Amino acid sequence: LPLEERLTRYVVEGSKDGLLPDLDEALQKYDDPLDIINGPLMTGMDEVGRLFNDNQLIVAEVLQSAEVMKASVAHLEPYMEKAQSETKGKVLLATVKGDVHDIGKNLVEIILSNNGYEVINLGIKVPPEQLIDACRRERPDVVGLSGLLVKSAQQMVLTAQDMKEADIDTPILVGGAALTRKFTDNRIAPQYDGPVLYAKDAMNGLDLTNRLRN
Ligand code: B1M
Repeated sequence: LPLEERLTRYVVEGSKDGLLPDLDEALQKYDDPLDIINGPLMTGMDEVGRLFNDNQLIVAEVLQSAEVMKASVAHLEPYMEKAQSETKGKVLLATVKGDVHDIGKNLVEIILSNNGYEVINLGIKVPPEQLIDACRRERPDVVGLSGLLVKSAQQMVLTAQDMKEADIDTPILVGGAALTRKFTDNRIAPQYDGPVLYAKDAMNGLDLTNRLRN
């Protein structure tokens, strides 16, 4: 099989046999390691999502695919471009209450911290109270919320409401598969006093965070 198809297959099959040498080969071929993640590995994850939706995979198998994705990101991370710059600001990151999906959020953490941001990653299933406490303690410049479930989009609305009630207006960056710009603008932003920005992927999240500083 060609390299790209092999990489996609590791994710779909949840198998790590031969993964690292193939990632090394991909590093020779691709200029930017992020293109390996966004390309063949994401193609695999999308296929996993489709198969899971069709009841052709069970949760335990999806978890193995997630392990392959995480191992790949960890292997590629040292090769990603790092900007040598002063600290640009502090970002608080969380997957919202009720949601355990964290691969996208952790990718956002890598991209932001490689580009000069101090990132405080609060982890998964983070309730609004915990975010509010962390905002008061850490005084971040941006709060990043991730969520992949349809109900997580709704949870972001509630989180924004709770943060507003706590008198917080720190800019919020939101992202995740179930979310759209339209939902962000029409449903989340009106519940909040500060800006609420939708990022379609981790790089877009970095661009938006950079723009907030200017
Ligand atoms: Co779940 N899962 N899952 N899952 N899972 C989805 C999301 C689903 C679409 C699959 C499907 O049915 N087709 C579906 C959601 C349905 C819905 O609500 N619409 C689903 C479901 C139903 C579930 C469970 C309910 C299954 C069950 O238990 N019956 C359960 C939920 C548990 C819970 O959260 N309470 C569940 C569990 C799991 C696993 C634990 C097995 C595993 C997660 C492991 C982990 O994360 N540690 C898992 C996985 C792996 C997936 C899929 C297959 C892949 C997600 C992923 O990691 N993608 C997913 C299907 C899919 O998305 N195709 C699916 C790769 C990652 C890099 O992309 O996170 O989208 P993503 O991040 C992107 C962008 O979205 C964006 O940037 C990234 C790219 O650069 N982004 C941000 C994300 N967050 C951002 C934040 C930002 C900026 C950009 O700023 C702050």
